[in-house]
Amino acid sequence: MSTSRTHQFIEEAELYGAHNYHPLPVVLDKAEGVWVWDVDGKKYMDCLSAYSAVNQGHRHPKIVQALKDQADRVTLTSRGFHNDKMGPMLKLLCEITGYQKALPMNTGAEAVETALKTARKWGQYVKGVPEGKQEIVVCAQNFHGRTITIITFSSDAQTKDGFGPFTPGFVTIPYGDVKALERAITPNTVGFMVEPIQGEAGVVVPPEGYLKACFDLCKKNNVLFIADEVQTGFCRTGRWFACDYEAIKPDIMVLGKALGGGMFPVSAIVADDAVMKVFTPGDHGSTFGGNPLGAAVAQAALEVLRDEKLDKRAAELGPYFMDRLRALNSRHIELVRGKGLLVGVVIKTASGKARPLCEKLMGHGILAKDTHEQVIRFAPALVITKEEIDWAVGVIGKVLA
Ligand code: IF1
Repeated sequence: MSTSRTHQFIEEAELYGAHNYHPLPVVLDKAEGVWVWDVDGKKYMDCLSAYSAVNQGHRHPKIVQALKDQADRVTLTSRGFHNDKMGPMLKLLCEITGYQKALPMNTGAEAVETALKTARKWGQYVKGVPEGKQEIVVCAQNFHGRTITIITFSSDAQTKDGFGPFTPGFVTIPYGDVKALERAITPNTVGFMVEPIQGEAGVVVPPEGYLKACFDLCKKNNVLFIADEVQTGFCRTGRWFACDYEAIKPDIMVLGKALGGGMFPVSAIVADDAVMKVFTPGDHGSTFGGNPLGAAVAQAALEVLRDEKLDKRAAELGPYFMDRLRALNSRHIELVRGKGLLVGVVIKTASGKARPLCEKLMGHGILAKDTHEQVIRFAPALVITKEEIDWAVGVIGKVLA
């Protein structure tokens, strides 16, 4: 920590970078698996995993190889031409998710925007909602990204402050409240978008049966059920997708983060033909979406998740991790919640905020990030071992003693 080298890098970033972040004061220059190293060679366990974008572990050799091989052939063609990598990747993505079609983009926010556009167009042309009257229902405390339309329906004042005017057509209801959804649906409702677990809100797990009940309500009212699995997807919660726990198949799934194996931004929406057919050439797209470099990386990223059965690992190690954290019986811990290896430790208000504890954890070799003041999120790469979890629990126990 705080060596002159570290300081130099931080000062440079502060001097030349816009101040839209407040990172922990650590400068990383190397990573492997669940571990990262700072510029002075100090080793840390990465319990953020780039907000679940590195579920496969840092620099997974298979994904690195795919990236290198593809970099030596062709990296970008634009969608003005075909490439030989996008089709196979989308096929695998459709096989894994069980959908007929996928639409590739780059970032999570772009995929969310794509889902919103899909729902609006489907609403107008399939459901028959009058043009410009489409309504989409979302949940309070959501996090879906940073575009102007997406922050329109954020509940966080800072996220929106100064960025208006906003986009009409969104209705916010409390998370976890099926009755509120029932009341919010009108003949003009085209979609309901929800995170199966609210990550940024502090790893908030909804009541059991909530997603299924909302899904059934959407079916009854001809409303598209849109699951934002950007953070919960790709094995993080102990299933391939968090919606699998309630055996529902959303009309649209929004995917990102780990689809790029922690190496390249790759996002997508998946849906069946009945929904995806609303797109015709020229409707939507992006310069980089479906690029061969990203597609090759995503192909390998998916294969690693599948071949290493990382859903099973998260399902087994997540509850183990949470049990051990609870068994610490720390007087600072209000509760431990989560699913699979998406874990939130809620710190008692009497013990102060989560941020200083994250700084203390950093001093002891664990990198974790606070969210919503009182919650520390622990989401290590899914390749973590039981022994590594034991080590982490030992350190967390020491810091929270
Ligand atoms: C930041 C949180 C995580 C997401 C869901 C879409 C997106 C995200 C469910 C947009 C992105 C990020 C972005 C990152 C912080 C982060 C985050 F703390 F805000 F909540 F992961 F936990 N849907 N989440 O979680 O994806 O456009 O960023 O690729 O600093 O904004 P993106």
